[in-house]
Amino acid sequence: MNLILAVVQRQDAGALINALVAHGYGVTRICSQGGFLREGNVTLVLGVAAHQVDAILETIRKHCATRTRYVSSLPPLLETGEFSSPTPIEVQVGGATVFVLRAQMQQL
Ligand code: 2BA
Repeated sequence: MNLILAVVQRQDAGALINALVAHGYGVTRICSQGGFLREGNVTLVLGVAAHQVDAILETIRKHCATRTRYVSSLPPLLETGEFSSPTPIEVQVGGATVFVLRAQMQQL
């Protein structure tokens, strides 16, 4: 059994969940927030058999786009001085950040 944790952008989550459910996978959606941009994103939790992992990664790849975001200032903890950066900073986000872990699943 494997546990997949996939951090995806909110814009991609609905279609991705639809595709995963249509393929018969159990999926849990958790509303989360990125530590750097402090924007809402979505973390999907899936418990799947080892032989299903590659197909799921492919489905995630297909539905998650890379996007460019511009941040006008760095998050407070990363600011070195007293003023914000004057020019927007370009940040690439996504497609998806995926963790695959060995796991045991028990339904009690
Ligand atoms: P955020 O933490 O809000 O990060 C959004 C994007 O900002 C990241 O995209 C990356 O391009 C950039 N970024 C993050 N930390 C940075 C830093 N210290 N300096 C410069 N740029 C930085 P992604 O890498 O695609 O990550 C998208 C989201 O996935 C992240 O949102 C976070 O929620 C999650 N994530 C990424 N790597 C992770 C990790 N190693 N562990 C846990 N969650 C992670």
